[in-house]
Amino acid sequence: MMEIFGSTSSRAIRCIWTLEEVEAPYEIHPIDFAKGEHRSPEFLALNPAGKVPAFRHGELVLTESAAICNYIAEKFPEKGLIPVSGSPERAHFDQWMFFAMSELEQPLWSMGKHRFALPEAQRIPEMIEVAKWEFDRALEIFRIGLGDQTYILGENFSVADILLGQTLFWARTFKQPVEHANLVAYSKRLRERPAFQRVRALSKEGK
Ligand SMILES: N[C@@H](CCC(=O)N[C@@H](CS)C(=O)NCC(=O)O)C(=O)O
Repeated sequence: MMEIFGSTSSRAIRCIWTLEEVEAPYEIHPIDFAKGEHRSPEFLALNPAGKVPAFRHGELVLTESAAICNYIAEKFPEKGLIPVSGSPERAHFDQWMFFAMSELEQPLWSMGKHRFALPEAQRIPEMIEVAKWEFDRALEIFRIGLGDQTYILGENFSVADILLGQTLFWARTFKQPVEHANLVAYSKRLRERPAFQRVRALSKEGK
């Protein structure tokens, strides 16, 4: 059984969404930051960084949301969530996965860090405006890359859409405007997926 540590209110949602897309049996272990569960000895044994998501499958323990999503997708090749290694599609897939993590997410997370996540003494309010500017630039590259395609790789939905899409949803919770018509339509398309609807239901249950 695959086990995911972290809830839908964190980056663990990417892995939970991937698990719902492949329709695998899995178990969620929510980690309550307010209770300090991410700092418990049991959790630190899984992820010494004290961050979620963490993932366990038998003897394998993984951290980093993108790596976990890829592992799950590779286990279910028939679901087509990750292109075959060595193909041009895989090269584009990797490009967008790295873009999601290093270009699109990074400024959003900078906003979060300088608003509430860093210890107060480490926060630099000016960084928020810099991060907004960086996010808008990344969004523009995303807009061009998506163009009028259904998904980032064309007609086939992949884990790259989970990472990119979830980061767009995150922008909305940070009240960061996403107004490009193709990105708005893409977000709507992703939200309507049955697997994502199931994730929303879990979220309403507090998982
Ligand atoms: N790059 C990591 C980031 C993980 C991360 O920062 N997770 C946040 C929650 S979404 C966390 O656990 N923060 C707790 C902390 O930093 O102490 C990933 O994508 O998995």
